[in-house]
Amino acid sequence: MPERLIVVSNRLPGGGKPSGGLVVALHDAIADRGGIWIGAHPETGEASDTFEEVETTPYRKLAFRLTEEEQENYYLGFANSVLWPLCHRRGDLVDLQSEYERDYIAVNRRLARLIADMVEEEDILWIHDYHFLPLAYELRKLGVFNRIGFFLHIPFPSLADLSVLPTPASFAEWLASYNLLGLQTRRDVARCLEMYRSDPRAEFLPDGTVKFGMNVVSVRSFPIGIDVADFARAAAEPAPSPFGREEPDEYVIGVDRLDYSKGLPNRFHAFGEFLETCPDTRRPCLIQIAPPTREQVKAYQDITRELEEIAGRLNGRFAALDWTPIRYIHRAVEREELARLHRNAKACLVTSLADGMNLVAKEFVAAQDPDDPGVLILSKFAGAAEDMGQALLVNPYNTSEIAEAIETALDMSLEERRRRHAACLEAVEASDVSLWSSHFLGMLERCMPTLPVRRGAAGGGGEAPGGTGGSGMMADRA
Ligand code: GDG
Repeated sequence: MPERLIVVSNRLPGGGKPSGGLVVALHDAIADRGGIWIGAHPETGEASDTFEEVETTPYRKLAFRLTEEEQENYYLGFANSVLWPLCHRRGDLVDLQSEYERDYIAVNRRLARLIADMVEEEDILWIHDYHFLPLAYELRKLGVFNRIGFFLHIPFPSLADLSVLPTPASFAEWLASYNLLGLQTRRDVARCLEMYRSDPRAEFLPDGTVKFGMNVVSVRSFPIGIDVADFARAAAEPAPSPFGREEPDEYVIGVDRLDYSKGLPNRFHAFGEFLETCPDTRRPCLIQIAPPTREQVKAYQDITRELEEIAGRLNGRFAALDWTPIRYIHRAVEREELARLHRNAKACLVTSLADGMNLVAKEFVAAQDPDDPGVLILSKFAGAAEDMGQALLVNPYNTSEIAEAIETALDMSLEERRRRHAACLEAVEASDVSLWSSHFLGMLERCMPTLPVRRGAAGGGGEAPGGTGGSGMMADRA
């Protein structure tokens, strides 16, 4: 294959053998065809006109530095205090500061310049996630007409959510600069198309693609998955019990970055409701792994405090000298250990209020012993629910419903557990992460670039070639 693959993601993967489904899939895709992985340097510093070479084998990894101020405004600000809450239906947490959007655009513009300086005609680019929505728009302005794909890992916002943005119209214009826009679920695709349907600058072509000025974007769902075989292998690896003398009789597991979108307070409350109705002879535990994340953002400090309070209250109320019902671990656990914890759990709780996909749900299913599997309790608002109708689907806002689902899961017959697990496993295998990346890249390769490659036409500033400002748009639609 002559073309290189250039991947852009917020963080670069660490050195050494890659682990974790997404990283492995992208690593394999770049290693197979040759290419470059670009991401933000973990440390802030001086903004530079060149990339820093982080690694050269088996492919190049290039980092760009954020200044301290950009880290505040672009990363913690616009990306994580505007776009993240907005896409997770938490308009109440959106923090609108003009410098956030200014620096978000400035960082994407600088990154576009760095990429434009090194991109070759045949390269294809795959940009990941909400940190880089305007990147293709900025690249087009610099005369980069390569095929560019984008994958949004989080939910696509509704029209009402979008109206919270200072300039909602930019969203549609930025995304239209990609050739292929990949979303997690069919529901996300429907929301995106609704956005274009309501935008007078957009036109639907007979093949379902969206024409926006000179650009044509194809919007498709590519439900992301995990490396199923690898996770199953790790889960089945024999190892001494991690509990030592504290082995619980039976336990339900939860694994989430400590994020307000994951519905952790509701989950704890629901577990408390379940404990209320439990006979004294039953001593179930909730093992909750919740490593910290984005701790500089106030909303994350608040949720951490809230969760500690709830766990403390419930344990104070229900614990006995020889039983702690909620074991809340606020740090990361090794992946291998996590896989084994999943395998021995009677049930897994995924109670996200909004979630692009939720890989934990898929990891739990992959980790089970098919002869004696645990039960997945899954929020209907997680993308994973779209193809896993045989999980116990719950409304995460309804704590009584979650409490009932816990009881149902723990009492479920072996036959029903096997039947539900087999159906969920089939869905998990169908979205294996290697298939996910090859489907996305296959489709991106088939996309026609809107304009012929015109290297050297870099101008900087001005409107993107496919832009729709002014009367061009009307002429185009006439
Ligand atoms: C975003 C979207 C979408 C968690 N704690 C530990 C640990 N983890 C691992 C899990 C899982 C991953 O982190 C979390 O993935 P999720 O999909 O659940 O959630 P986000 O981090 O929010 O990811 C999401 C995803 O992107 C992919 O597109 O599904 O909707 O929000 O793999 O196992 N891993 C280890 N220790 C921990 O303590 N080793």
